[in-house]
Amino acid sequence: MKLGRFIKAGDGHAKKPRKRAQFDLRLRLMLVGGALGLGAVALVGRAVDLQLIDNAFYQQKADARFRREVPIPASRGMITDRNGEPLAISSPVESLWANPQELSKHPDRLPELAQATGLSLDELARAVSQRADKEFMYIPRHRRISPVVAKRVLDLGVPGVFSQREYRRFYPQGEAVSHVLGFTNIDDRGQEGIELAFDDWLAGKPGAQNVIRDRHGRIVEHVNLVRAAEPGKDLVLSIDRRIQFLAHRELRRAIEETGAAAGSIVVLEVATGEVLAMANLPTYNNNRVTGENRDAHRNRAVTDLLEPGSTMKPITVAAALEKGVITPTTTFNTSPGWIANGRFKTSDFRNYGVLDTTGIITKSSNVGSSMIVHKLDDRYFYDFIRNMGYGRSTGSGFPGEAAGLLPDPSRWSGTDKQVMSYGYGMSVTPMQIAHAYATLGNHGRALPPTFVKGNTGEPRQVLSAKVADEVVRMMQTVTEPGGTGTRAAILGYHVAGKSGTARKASGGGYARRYFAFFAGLVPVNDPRFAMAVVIDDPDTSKGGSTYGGGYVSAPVFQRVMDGALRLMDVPPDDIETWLAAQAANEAKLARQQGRAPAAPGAASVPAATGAPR
Ligand code: VPP
Repeated sequence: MKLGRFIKAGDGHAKKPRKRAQFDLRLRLMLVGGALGLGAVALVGRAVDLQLIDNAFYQQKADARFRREVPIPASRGMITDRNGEPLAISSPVESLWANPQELSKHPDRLPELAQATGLSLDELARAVSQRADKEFMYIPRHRRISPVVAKRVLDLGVPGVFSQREYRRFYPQGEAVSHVLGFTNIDDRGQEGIELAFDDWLAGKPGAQNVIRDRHGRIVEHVNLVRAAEPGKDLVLSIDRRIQFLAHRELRRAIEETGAAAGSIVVLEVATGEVLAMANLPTYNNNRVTGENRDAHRNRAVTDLLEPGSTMKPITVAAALEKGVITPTTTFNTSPGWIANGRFKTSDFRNYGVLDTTGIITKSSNVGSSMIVHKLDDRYFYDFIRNMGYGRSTGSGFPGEAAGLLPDPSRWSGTDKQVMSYGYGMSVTPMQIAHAYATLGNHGRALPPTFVKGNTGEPRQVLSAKVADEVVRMMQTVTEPGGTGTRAAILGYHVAGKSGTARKASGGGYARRYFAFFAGLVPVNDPRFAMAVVIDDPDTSKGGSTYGGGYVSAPVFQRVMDGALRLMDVPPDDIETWLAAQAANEAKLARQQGRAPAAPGAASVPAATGAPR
């Protein structure tokens, strides 16, 4: 439409169209201007938007390349013995790592990095190129290293190389306590032993934080803490480091002297079930765990199954006394030293003739045990043994603890009950033997063994206190003249114990190789400690009973128990022999010093002090 036509005409009509035209013109100008203005505003707005808000977005994108959420490792709780002696501690270490993308932009810096880390240039270059598409790699062989070494490398300022704080586990007692403690893996998680059993308690919770790194990969700011690390909790074990050391040392000495293949020792505190010591040989250093010699990692005291042999006899006697079918003075004619059961024969070391119940324990008569068990019905005997802890886990909570084998009576052959009465046809762990003896020593109350100080379980009265105390007194004859365990006698204390020499089952029969046992309780009057010692396969070349439990394991029992009684300030309960020994020592000393022996009253008996229990 030609605008000019209206304007030129000049008539009213034209006037209106002109006004209109102006109006329209103005309108359109405003519209266009407005549109342009809006556009401009939009553009400016977009620019602002880009500059500020999106910038944050692009910045964030940029940051994303440098922003990382890095974990903050939690320090692992310390493990101590019952007196607070450190057994497992975590010390801070550094782990060197690199951002390969960053590092590969500075190939000229690799030689000095290789030199500082002792890596060959091509090994380092290869490692970086293999991860060129990654943002993270550990510098080979530089995990959990000393902060000093890490600092020296970091100070080179090679772009893309950083260090991460971690914790390294350290076991100051090394091989003496390694089976109990176990160890942690490269990620500081428990793998075996107490480290595994209480991993959640010890591990704590790692934290996390966002960090921004500059172009050189150095942390320029800790943007924000996502969550703080929660340190692990400390754990106080029942173990007494001093008794543990003694147990480990004496077990090693016995194995070296007898050429044995292995051994275990368990010391329990009777009143609480706490494990004061648990040692095995062969052992290993849990500060340097290697893949080989897995055999040495086994905590045999809770994993190895063996026939308990004659250490079973006090349990058989207890069952019969509890049932009331015998008394301590009931007599048995064990002549001629063997007893037939079908084609099977149970034999004694020699013909002990007539023995009373106590004598069967004193002399360790297999025949006597067989005669006793025939007075019990199968199910009762089976239930009694199970109540003493055989055929089931002791509940100590130790990872991998074995329950042992106790065949149900429904599967017994004609001779099973007979041979079980003196410890064959069933299998137990050294821990179960110590636990059964602790139950006898605890006046018939069974307590689950525990590795945590103060964590005493609920006692279960599994046999009467009267019978339990009677059997403990019977076992005292074993360590007195005429008994099979006189080498376990301890000056100043009455010792209750039982020796055992069991041929090792092999290929359906029994080899001429042995387990040598000694298990017992001290002091007889209100026993404080129970202990089981097992020596596996002592050398028999010296013949005689030089490989018997009374000869090989009883001395270990004696030395460790003597030490434990002293360390825990247990007052002597056999004052007569204690004073006699003091007088004898004093007389000898006086003779050596050429003086008159001091009056006997002078030797004071150590009274119980408030020593740590
Ligand atoms: S008595 O007390 O330790 O010096 O009888 O392995 O008997 O029937 N040990 N040990 N028996 N088996 N089957 C003896 C002793 C002596 C006794 C004990 C204190 C004088 C000692 C044994 C043991 C034995 C045995 C036999 C040891 C094997 C399995 C049986 C021969 C040494 C038996 C079949 C030589 C089920 O421990």
